[in-house]
Amino acid sequence: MGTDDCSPVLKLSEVGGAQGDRFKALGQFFEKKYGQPPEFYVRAPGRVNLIGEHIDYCGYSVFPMAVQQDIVMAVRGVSKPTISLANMDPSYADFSCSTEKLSVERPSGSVPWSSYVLCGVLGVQEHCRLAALRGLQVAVSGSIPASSGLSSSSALVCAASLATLHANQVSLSKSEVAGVCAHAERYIGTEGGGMDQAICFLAKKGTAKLIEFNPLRAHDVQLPPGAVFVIANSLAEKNKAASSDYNCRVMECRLATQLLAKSRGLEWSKFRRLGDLQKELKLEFSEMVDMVRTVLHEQPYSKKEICSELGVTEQQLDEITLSENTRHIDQFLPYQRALHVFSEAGRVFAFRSVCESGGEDVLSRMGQLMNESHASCRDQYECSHELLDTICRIAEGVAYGARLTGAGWGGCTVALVPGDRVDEYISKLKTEFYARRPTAEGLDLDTVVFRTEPGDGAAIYM
Ligand code: ADP
Ligand code: NG1
Ligand code: MG
Repeated sequence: MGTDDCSPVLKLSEVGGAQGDRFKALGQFFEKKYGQPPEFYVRAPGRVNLIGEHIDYCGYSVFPMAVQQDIVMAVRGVSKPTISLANMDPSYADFSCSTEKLSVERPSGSVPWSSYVLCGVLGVQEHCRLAALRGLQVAVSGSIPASSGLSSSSALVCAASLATLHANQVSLSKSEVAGVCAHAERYIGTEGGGMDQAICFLAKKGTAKLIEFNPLRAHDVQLPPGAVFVIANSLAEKNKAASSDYNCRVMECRLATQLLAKSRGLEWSKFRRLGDLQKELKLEFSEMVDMVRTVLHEQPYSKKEICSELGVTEQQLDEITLSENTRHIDQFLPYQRALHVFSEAGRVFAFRSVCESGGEDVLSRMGQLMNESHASCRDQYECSHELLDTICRIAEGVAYGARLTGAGWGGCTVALVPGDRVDEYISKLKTEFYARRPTAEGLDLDTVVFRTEPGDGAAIYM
């Protein structure tokens, strides 16, 4: 088995401490549910994106690392052609379906958790052309706060894909299975870019990763000594599949791409991502920004105006460009969204160079880039939330910088904090933020605001 194999098999007996207890409890839960012990376990981590938000689906590189929080699945392959799911969290109901003609249910407004699991199963089945899928009994234990920007959804999809691969005795490379999962999670309806699934498989303990797309590549980036990242959850949840907000941003970037391509006399319908257009035009970020400022206007575009600029009917635009859940939208801001994307894509490379440059002010320069990223997400991309802005403001006096992480509209922030001020930052948030939030009452605050270190990627345990 090569080092790039997506399913390293690790020893269950070496999982110790609280994590070991969790595996044991999950095994017992499984046995009680299905009457026999699991054959193997799968662990898939969540992630925190340090910088590079809402640019993966435009083809630009991002800068995430895996967190300790994860999805763990206890699994047994069975001959009966049924997939059975149970969850240790009773708010996620049991589910079962036949392995024949799998389909991902996504009723509008609320997507069941089983659909994320089925994305992973179906993705593997289609990619590996498995005509007859083995049945699966699965029990899940999750410690990633859901709908909070730490990628619980992709951890579930990735864990399910690994479980399916292992139970059916197939193996893929890490990059390949990451691509399969990125594609498969789109069955949920969100048109994500692949960052979450990539880091879930490619993460390595002790290092953050610069992830490049097309082709997928991950570069280790050593974080400078003294860099401590602290995650703080705003406790405002945002399920990305339950609204059109996420896809609306993807479409606004696609529309910006097509309007800019048209202005250059290109066959605009062939371009869907700002990154592809930039490659075609061979321009620098600053030149792309100039083009946005001269070609697009700041005022919102109506769908009618976009159609007339592109020379198509609304029905044609729906078919060529828009996703199902964004066809009803009549106001798009391609100017602001494109400006965010080009500046944010530039900040990712700046962040990496600063990280690697050494020097005394490395941490404050990284913090500055994180602050700029947050401001751009808030003002140009409009994907922040007042509680995220509040946390970032509280961070100002203590942290080098802070920003929202993940898709936003709620969820978590990540702050770069001086090593000797981590306790001060956490207790400041406890008194100035959480003590005033009714949603924090009764919660164990150590699971809501905590320091984090780059963790390992997905693995199988036996
Ligand atoms: P994020 O990826 O930022 O956490 P998403 O909105 O993309 O948020 O995905 C959240 C969804 O993932 C939840 O609504 C739920 O369906 C699923 N999910 C997350 N954690 C678990 C878990 N422990 N068990 C079952 N489903 C989960
Ligand atoms: P979260 O918040 O984890 O659901 C989403 C996308 C990423 C990326 C970020 C924003 C999926 C599965 N994940 O993350 O691809 O676009 O938002 O940077 O769609
Ligand atoms: Mg998600």
